[in-house]
Amino acid sequence: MKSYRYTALLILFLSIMASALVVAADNSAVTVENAYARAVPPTARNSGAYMLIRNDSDQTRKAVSAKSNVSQVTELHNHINDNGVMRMRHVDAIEIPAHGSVELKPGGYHVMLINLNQPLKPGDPVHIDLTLDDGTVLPIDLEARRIGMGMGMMKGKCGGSMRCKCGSGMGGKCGSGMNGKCGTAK
Ligand SMILES: [Cu+2]
Repeated sequence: MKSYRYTALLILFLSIMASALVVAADNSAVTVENAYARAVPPTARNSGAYMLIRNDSDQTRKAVSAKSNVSQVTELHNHINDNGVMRMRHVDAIEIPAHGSVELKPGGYHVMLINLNQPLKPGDPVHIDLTLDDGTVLPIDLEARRIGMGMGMMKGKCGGSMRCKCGSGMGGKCGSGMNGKCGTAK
């Protein structure tokens, strides 16, 4: 008798869990993975956050705004190549294709963290709320990480738009590339 009641309770419990899971699946058609922020030197006022945003729904979604607990202003940005100089631009939205994904990464789309409340050290927790065009807010918890500046966009571009300081931080690889430009950045 006891085991019958136990089984009935278990079935009840499982069916509640199953319906909860279906609801969760509906609400999480857009998901975020591999999120991290850039750890920056104490003098830096800004940083960026990167992530993979996946859209398992049938409709194109857009990320339209972001908020964070570590910065006073948080914007969606992209990098463009302006005559060989990488510049950041504020964008109104980042499109996430249906059944596809978009990667926010150094040198491309990113969540710009402007006017940091305090320096972001490696391991510091960061919270970002990412709002989609349908009103969904995705809460994202991530960590600051040290990211080498020698990668991607920063290759050999010491003194470019990113306020890279030669040899100082971030891997110290800056300026090892092109035409002895090291030392021109202030
Ligand atoms: Cu930016």
